[in-house]
Amino acid sequence: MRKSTLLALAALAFFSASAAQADSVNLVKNGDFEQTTNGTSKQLSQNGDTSANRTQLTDWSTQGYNFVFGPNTADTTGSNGLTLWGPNSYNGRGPQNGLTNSPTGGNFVAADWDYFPAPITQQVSGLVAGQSYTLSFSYAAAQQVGFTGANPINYWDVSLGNQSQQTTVLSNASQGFTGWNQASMTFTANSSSELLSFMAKGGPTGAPPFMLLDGVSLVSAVPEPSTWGMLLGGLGLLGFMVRRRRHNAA
Ligand SMILES: [Ca+2]
Repeated sequence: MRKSTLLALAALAFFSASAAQADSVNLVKNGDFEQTTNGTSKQLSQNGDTSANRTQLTDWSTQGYNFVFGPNTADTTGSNGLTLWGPNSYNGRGPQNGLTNSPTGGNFVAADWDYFPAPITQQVSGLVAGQSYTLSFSYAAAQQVGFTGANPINYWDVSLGNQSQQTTVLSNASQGFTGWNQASMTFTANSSSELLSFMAKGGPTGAPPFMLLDGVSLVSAVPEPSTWGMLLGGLGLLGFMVRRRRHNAA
């Protein structure tokens, strides 16, 4: 067998493993917030309130002054009458602050860290104790229309079970929008089922802020057992061919 063929096989084994890892299952359900009941862009259920004027975010629980915005609605029709500063606020007379839909599109969540703040949570199952997981999501900071004042500190306090991590702190100008950022955190599971929690934090108070969130994904940080199988299978095939090549050469 030619060396080039062996190299091609090695590359195939490597990329098969990489592809399988990239395809790892997202253990967070409805991480893009596209599945809702009782309306798509209303205020989220507060304190378990399931009354007619509250939207339920499928697979998530919300308690605070939290909202879900449909695409292109944050600075237009808003959510339950609440809107964010953006180019379309006040019929196109809003600040040119660059407010956009999230990188993954569709609905996104907005949480106020100043007014009745409370987390957005989901019980995640299918974890393996002791295994590392990569949590990734898109986030930004914005401000409620009708209010002014800079918010120099805005971040998400994120926890999985009893472990907590914080995103990079975003500083938002009065009537501003920070642009979307990408977070990547590594957590180690302690049991097969743990609570994933996003709590908006910031300061100082008095300038109504919102933390935005979308595209939440939690995947295994190490290759799945099946991936190792593919990788080892590929290496075994290589070894067999190398041996056969030597045998033929002899
Ligand atoms: Ca989305």
